[in-house]
Amino acid sequence: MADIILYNKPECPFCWKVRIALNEIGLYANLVDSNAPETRLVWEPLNPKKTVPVFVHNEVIIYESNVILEYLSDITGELIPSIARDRVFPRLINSYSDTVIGVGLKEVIFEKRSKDEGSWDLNRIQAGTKTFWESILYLENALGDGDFFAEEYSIAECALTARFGLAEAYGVAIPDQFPKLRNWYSRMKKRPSFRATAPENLLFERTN
Ligand SMILES: N[C@@H](CCC(=O)N[C@@H](CS)C(=O)NCC(=O)O)C(=O)O
Repeated sequence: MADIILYNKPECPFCWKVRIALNEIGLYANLVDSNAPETRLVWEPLNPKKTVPVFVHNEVIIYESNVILEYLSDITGELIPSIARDRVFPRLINSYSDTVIGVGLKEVIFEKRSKDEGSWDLNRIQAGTKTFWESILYLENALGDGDFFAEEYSIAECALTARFGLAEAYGVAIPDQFPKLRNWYSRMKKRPSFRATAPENLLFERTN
């Protein structure tokens, strides 16, 4: 298979989601730091939205993380179930991860990342954490008794693992009242794809 290039940055949840997907399906990609000025000159003209990730595979250029996941699934047959009815739920969870889960988390991460601890706005962090916790109740219920959100590992896991990884790294735990989700996240962290794709500067607790 021809080389894949992924313009990305380590802590971007959309980029991490794609890195996890690539690792899970065993496809190698040349990861390029999107922040470097010389690489910006290459990827920005490819993306009218000027966001990362940007994915290049031969003549195929994709600048939306979900379209990248769909493409990876199309060329490998993995990550999204084959039956139409079964494809709905992982796609919904993936969308929920992008549009709802990230909202509160973003407040916490942006606040902590932009300032020294002494000058953090604790109200912003508390409000963001509360919003995040409210948003994960749906996931606790959606998980049911299975190991994964769908029948098998899917794009739902790729998307949410990146979000929960960032939450943990920025000090937002999954409360005890969400035991299924806690167990699910602990299982996701044990997968090789987690360590292989996690941003190097972030620290994670071991899960044994
Ligand atoms: N809908 C896009 C969202 C991508 C996105 O918002 N990426 C952020 C980084 S997390 C970005 O590139 N922001 C502009 C920038 O950092 O210059 C996707 O799923 O790929």
